[in-house]
Parts: sequence; structure tokens; C-alpha cells
Amino acid sequence: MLTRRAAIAGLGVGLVAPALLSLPRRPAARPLLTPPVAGAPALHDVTLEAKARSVKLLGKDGPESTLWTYGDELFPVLRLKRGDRLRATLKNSLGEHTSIHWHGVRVPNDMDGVQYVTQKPVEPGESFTYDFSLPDTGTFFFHPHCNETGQVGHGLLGVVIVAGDESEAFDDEAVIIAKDWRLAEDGSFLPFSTDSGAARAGTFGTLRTVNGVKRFARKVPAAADIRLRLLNLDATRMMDVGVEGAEARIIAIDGNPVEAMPLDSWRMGAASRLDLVLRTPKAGGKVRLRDYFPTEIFDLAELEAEGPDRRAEPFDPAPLYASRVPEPDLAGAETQPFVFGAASDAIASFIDTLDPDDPLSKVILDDLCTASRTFWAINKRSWPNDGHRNLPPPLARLKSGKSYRFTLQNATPHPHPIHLHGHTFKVLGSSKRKLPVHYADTVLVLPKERIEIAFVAAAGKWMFHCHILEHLETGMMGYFANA
Ligand SMILES: [Cu+2]
Repeated sequence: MLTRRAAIAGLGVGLVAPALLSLPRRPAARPLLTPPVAGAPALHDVTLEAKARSVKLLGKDGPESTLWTYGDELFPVLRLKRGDRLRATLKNSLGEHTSIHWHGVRVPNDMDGVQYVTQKPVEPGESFTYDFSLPDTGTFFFHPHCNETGQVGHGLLGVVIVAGDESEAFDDEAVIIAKDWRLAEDGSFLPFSTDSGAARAGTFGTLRTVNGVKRFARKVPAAADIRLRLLNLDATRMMDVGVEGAEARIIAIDGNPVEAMPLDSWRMGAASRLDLVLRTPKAGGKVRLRDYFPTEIFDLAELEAEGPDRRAEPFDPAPLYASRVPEPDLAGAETQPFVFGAASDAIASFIDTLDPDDPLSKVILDDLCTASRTFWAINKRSWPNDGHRNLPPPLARLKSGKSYRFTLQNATPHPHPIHLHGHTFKVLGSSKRKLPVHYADTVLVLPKERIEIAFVAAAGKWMFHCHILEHLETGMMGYFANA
């Protein structure tokens, strides 16, 4: 059993120090390239049927578990190009209402998939068609937005890959989806949420998987530059990701290209994505993608090189094309503070600003969209539980097209991955860590940490919440109403 400490110590003594002496100087990061004009957009028509399906997650001799999936596949991957149009029909064959939220995709507000807030719930037997264009390249995902612990906990997740960021093609690509499951030994699901978990760091799964298997292994071409698209789609887990057996660079965060930077280790909260490129070893060599966060290191992937060498030149991946996310005006931005904390008595004193007939008010009468208890708050306001009559007013009303600078302050002893719908924000820095300036849609805010982000507001009602699913269900969620 190798611990993180032993592995790092081993690396320090055995590998890193002597190797450094002989390594050529690291070339300066090459800047991102200006994206070309997108080609003619293609139309992608897909049907995503949300339905129950039996899968042997506990091994092929183990019991069956009843998962909920989009179609016949666990975690379907939709591949499109920047500028393409996606027309995705959600067909609900479950016994409860659902929707699809396109995490990280800058969609029009009415395509954002939040029940009651941006659309009517898609009831059992009903369908709903999402229709929008993909403005940005990157690695994204999709999931429902009510009863998230239950629906995502059962497996309702899919991936959207928007191509068009590579100025030179890599030799291979692997999609790596990390997600744990709350399974009993007989294959049935354990309760997805517990009071002790929801009020602390979250309720963890009992089975850790990547792409639905306990040990994910794959063959890759030898001496090749391969791209890994890693998605942390767990409801709770935080990971410290690193690579052993190959030189690796981070090339995108939450799908947004960055100037290639060496991967030492990168911390990923729930809902975060990381794109890496690495140079594989010669045939027979192995590369491990590892999570150093748990006491016992977990291997997310084992990649074994095979076949003839693909490349002889030194490892220096071509820069990606830059994203086209609107650049916030930092000098002219309005600053707003947001404190993520425990629920307080303030939840009892909501001002009912919404008309009870407003569709938004219906959200709290629906027990799929609210929990029965409240532990968390944003700026002392909690997303209501089902004991409240009305929704709280929005956290703020922003002006579309205007730049905002938010400070995100974590006043709890637990990390919170904070997600803003419909926007890609610029992470400017942290009060505790050296973070590169980068674009993201979800940012991990550690205990006692303050993170600054900036973005240009878009029109509509946009959710703002922690992506530890139990936290959003027990109060750590709000919304912006932007005109
Ligand atoms: Cu949280």
C-alpha cells in the first residue's frame, strides 16, 4: 500500500532530483493561438432517453445494479465541433420529472435545463428538445437539476466534447470519467444523502470507478502525444491529480485552453475537468494517472504503450487555439462579495418578493427540487427547503454585458466547488494558493480561502451553487436575475 507521502518521497530521491540535472531547460510556454473562423456548422440530432438499466458495476460475477442512463450507454459522449448546432431530445422514461443542464456550455437561458427556473419539468412520458449552438471548444458534461443526488447518483450523466481547439492533432485521446457509486453488497443503492455527510464534506460512495469500471486500463500508441480529458463527475469527491511515467502538461481547465503548463499535481473538485497532453513511453512502458488525495493513492487510469514510436522530436505540444469567452473589463467591473457559510436563522426571515403564482415559487413545493433540511447558505441566504413558502430573492440582479468581479469567501471548514451557470469566468487568484489566471465554470474554494473571479454577465436567470450535490440541495444555492 503506497501512501502519497511515500510516493512523493520516492520520487524526490529516486527520480526527480537526479533527472533535473540532465534535463534541458524547459521552453517558455508558447502563447495560445487565435482561433480560425469556424467552418460550416453541422446539425447534430440526438435522442437521450433517461431510463433505468441493469449494469454489473460490482464486477461481472457480481449482482446487477439498476442504473439510470441516457440511452443504452453509461456516460454517452456527444462529439461536435465549435459552431455546430446540437438538437438533443430528452425523452423521460423515468418515474419522476427530470431535465438536462449543460454544464459549462454558454447556452441561451431557456436551454439551461433548470426545472421551474428556465423550463417546465419534463414529466414521466414527456419529451423536451434542447436546441442551441456550441460557442466554445472544450470538455463539458450534462446532468439533471432536481433530485441531483438521486438522479446523478443513479448515473444520469453524459459528456459533451466540442472539438476545434487543436492547432495540430494529437495522436490519440482518452476520456476519463471519475464517479463513485453508493452501492450495498447486493448491488442496490444506499441512501444518496445522509445528514452527517450533507452537513459536512458530503456523503462518499462505496465503490470508486473510472468509466464505470474499478480499474481503468487502456493501450495507447508508443512515443506519442496523447490527450486525456479527465472529468470529476462525482457528487462529492475532491482529487489531486498527477501523472507518473510520462511528462504531462495541462492544456485546458474546464475545457478552456491555457498555455501548456507542467502538471505537478492539480486539485479538482466535483464537476471540474482537466485536459492534459502527455508523451507516452516506448512500447511496453506504462503511464499512470493518479489521485494523490486519498490516504491510499488511487489509479484513475493505467495506460500501456504499444506499437511503433509515433514521434522522435522532443515533447513540446503545439499550443491550442484560445477560447472566445468575453473578456471582463477588470478596471470597470463592479465588485460583489459572496460568503459561503452555514445556514443561519436568516432563512426564517426571507422577504417574499416573488408572486406565489410565479413559476419560480413552485420549485419549493416540489420535493424533487428541495430537501427537507437546510445546512448551508450563500451570503446568509439558503436555497429554501420544503418548509418555506417562497423562494428567496435573487442573490443579485446583474446587467447583461457588464463586467463583474466576485470575491468567493469560504467561511466553512469544508471545500466547496462553486459553479455559475451559463458563464465562463476568469479566475484571477486565491488568497491561499498560487493559482494560474485561467477561465473556468467551476472553482474550488478551500476552507478559509478567498477566490476572485470576473466575468461579463449574460441575460437570464442563472443558478450559482456548490457542486457537492448535497450542499446545493441543503441550501448552498442561489440565482442571479440578469436583465
Ligand atoms: Cu459545498
